[in-house]
Amino acid sequence: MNGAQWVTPVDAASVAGPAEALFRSTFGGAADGVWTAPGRVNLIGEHVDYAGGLVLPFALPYVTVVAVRVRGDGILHAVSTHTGESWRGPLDDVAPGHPAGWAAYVAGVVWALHRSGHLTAGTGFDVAVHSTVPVGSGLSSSAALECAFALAAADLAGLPTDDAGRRPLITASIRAENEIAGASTGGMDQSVAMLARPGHALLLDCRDGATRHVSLDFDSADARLVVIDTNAPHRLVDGKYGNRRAAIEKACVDLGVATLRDVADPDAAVAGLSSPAAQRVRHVLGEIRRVREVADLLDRGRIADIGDALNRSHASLRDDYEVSSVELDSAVDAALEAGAWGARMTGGGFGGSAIALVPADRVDAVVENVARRAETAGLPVPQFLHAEPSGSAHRL
Ligand code: GAF
Repeated sequence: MNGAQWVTPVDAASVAGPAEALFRSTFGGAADGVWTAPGRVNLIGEHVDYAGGLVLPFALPYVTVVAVRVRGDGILHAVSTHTGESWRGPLDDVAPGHPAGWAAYVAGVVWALHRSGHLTAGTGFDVAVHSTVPVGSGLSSSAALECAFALAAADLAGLPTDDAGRRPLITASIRAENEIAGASTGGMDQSVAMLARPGHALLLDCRDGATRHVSLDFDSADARLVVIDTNAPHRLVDGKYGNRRAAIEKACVDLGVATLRDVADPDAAVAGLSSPAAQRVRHVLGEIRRVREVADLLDRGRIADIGDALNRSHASLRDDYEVSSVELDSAVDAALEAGAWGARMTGGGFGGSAIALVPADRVDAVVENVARRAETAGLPVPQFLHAEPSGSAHRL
């Protein structure tokens, strides 16, 4: 494959190994169990989850794995193969901003589950983490960690973990991210990590939490969905993401609606706002329409026809919402030039990943063109991932 860098998913039989090995070498003895949750891409419906919109993400075959053992002294001791760093401290001390970094995603889940009454105070955990979701690539490695650990904590506490039982775990994972890690994200990522089904995208209504599994059979159209990780780091805690969310909340106040889903006349709403609020709202309202359009095409088995909506989504995110980047635009343009049916940035943006819907026989040409364009422009070397719609968090 002429030098293009593919990240191959780890098969289910060996994915637990590194977390189990780290657990034994750190804590001695075996974990009580091993749990996993997937990263995700969003097919369409970007920056609308916190606006009460519709989103259509699916789970990737790249996962975060946690090996966990309960301890009775209220201490959390968490280690990760990714950084080699560990965090150890009393769970009673967990508060907004503490701990900082990746440990917030684990400690924050316990904090939230204590507050919601799902875990009894004094419960502690030893946790070893390993992830095959690239970190900082906009593929939701943080939600995968929260959800893998939330499921572990629930299982070990004897709580139900069917779809209904997962709802409070989703809420706890979102609270961990919003309140302890300080990223004001919207909840799409945790929902798909907990509720995804193989072969399907999750149509999630973020206003009322309703879900529908939409069949996503790329083979039926001889298509592939290629994830392009631009290797330009994407961060959700540096203010730009929160700035967009705040702009939407302010626009709701100005328009007198609870969420942008409640806007009765989209054209009048946009016309009544000044710049840049008008462009931000135009993106959200248009994007929600595009999600309906794509879900409808998928329901009718017309996967190859969704490309145009993906392209319009990217243009709107680039021009109206202004969350794309040089690297993402380069990847999208190069994919289309080489024969993709559609391409767009996916996730929060400002770096991170794009997706391209590609006829199977054009995959090599697309990845080569994307890599070549990045090299010519002096951008970071991208890597490529396989986007097979996969399953949700589970015990291994
Ligand atoms: C990030 C956030 F975590 C999600 O909640 C969502 O807002 C997404 O960006 C943009 O659609 O992944």
